[in-house]
Amino acid sequence: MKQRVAIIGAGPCGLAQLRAFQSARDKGAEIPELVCFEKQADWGGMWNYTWRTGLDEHGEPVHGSMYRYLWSNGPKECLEFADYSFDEHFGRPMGSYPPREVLWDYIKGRVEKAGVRPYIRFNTTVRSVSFDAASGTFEVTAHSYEKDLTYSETFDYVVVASGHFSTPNVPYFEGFESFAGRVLHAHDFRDALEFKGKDVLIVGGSYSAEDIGSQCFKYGARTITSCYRSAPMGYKWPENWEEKPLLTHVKGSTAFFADGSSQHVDAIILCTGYKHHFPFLPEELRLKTGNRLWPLNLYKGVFWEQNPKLVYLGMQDQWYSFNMFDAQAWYARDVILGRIALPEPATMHAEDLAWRQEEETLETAQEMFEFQGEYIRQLIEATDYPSFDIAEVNRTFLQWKQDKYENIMGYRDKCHRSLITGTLATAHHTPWLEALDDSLAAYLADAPSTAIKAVG
Ligand code: FAD
Ligand code: NA7
Repeated sequence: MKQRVAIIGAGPCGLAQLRAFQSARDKGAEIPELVCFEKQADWGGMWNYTWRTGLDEHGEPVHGSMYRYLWSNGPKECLEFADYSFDEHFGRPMGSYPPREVLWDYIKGRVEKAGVRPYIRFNTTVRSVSFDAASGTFEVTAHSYEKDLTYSETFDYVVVASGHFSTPNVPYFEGFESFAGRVLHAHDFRDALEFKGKDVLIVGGSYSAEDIGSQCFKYGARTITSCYRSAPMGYKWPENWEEKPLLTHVKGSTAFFADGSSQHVDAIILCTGYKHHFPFLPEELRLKTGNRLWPLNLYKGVFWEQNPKLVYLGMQDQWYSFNMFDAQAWYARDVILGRIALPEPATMHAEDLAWRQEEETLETAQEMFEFQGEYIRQLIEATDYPSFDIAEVNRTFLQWKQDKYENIMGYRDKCHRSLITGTLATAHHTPWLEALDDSLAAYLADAPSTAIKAVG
């Protein structure tokens, strides 16, 4: 009987898995039967924007954490698919930091070309997965919203590609219950215009804090105060943005900080990260980790060591993203196809621990993306995923970091060179700070339109 593979999620990771199998099939391989379950109505995962917050139209937690006006926070040249370039998709050079809709279009372009949409059951959420040791198979129970039907099917492999930036980590600070304004997590942030003219407090010191604060600045917040637990972000912020040590408590509409200072705030946005959350997995199959570069118990960062027929994609903290997901998906595919044999459990675990040990020595950003780059290089070397110049991607990351320290509101105007095609990005027609319309149409237009000026 043909093997069956369940893929949970049709975001960039799930789509990478589908594309990996389709590419093997195109080269003559026999591939297993694939079923990809996707709880949303369309593909692209996080990149498929939703205006909804809280519960979705089916009463399930909303997956999306992306917001309006989100532009790539790293150079597109660092995430470019090695088998499907930006040049191939758009047919012309463009800026290095496109807005969300443009990246979504790019993600979709590859899988539309690959013709893998028929493998996906949309509007279908996976509710549970269990493993039967006697038969060596998984039972996946899913619910189709369209048919209002819960059903179970048997699979030989399960690929968890459900993402890990959807379940918010929401700390409590004294006084929240009587705060005079709105308290929300980054997961529920949608439109920066809501905070125009307001005094905004951002809690957190990582990507969401930096970018949501920047969105609020760009769209006219009166002041921004950001506060950190471990370390300041340390950028040269605009005059109306102050960085402080952590919030201790709030009283009415005043926020108090660890250095004894206080500040009037209208709204508090908790940019305090996300939890790896797999409500559909039983204890013995469930990955438990924080957001870090080397989660434990995953051989090659992918195979659940206690049961390597369970595969996790994209569970690492991400410097690299789309191309890392590809590297993982191609490797997982080759194990499933029997092209790569997995070693004994003890050997897998020893290798896993060695990566973790190295991860724990990393201190600088450069060391971190080089670590992840080396991991990807090793994966790619073992498969037919097209190789690309990882050392140059690392150099692009380094330049990006420097650009941010020079001008946090201007780094997105810089241009980088594709490591796949050699094409140099071209400057966007409008500097990021002035580009208020983030639509694909506005981005791909040759010049800003009057409509663009009218927004905001
Ligand atoms: P996701 O994109 O989250 O996709 C997971 C999919 O699984 C979703 O479609 C979801 O509906 C589905 N799913 C979940 N549970 C179930 C279930 N039980 N049953 C069926 N389907 C299910 N990365 C970058 O490279 N550049 C950026 O600029 C960038 N910006 C980001 C900004 C924000 C606000 C966030 C939150 C993330 C950002 N990322 C960025 C990281 C982003 O998460 C990755 O680029 C990518 O989307 C991860 O892909 P994924 O497939 O692992 O997860
Ligand atoms: P991250 O990168 O996981 O960062 C979470 C941040 O939240 C980090 O600065 C944490 O501080 C901070 N945090 C977590 N818990 C607390 C509490 N209790 N109090 C104060 N601060 C806290 O998540 P992001 O949302 O920024 O980024 C995730 C993805 O979304 C990323 O890929 C982006 O591209 C978009 P710490 O530094 O650990 O002290």
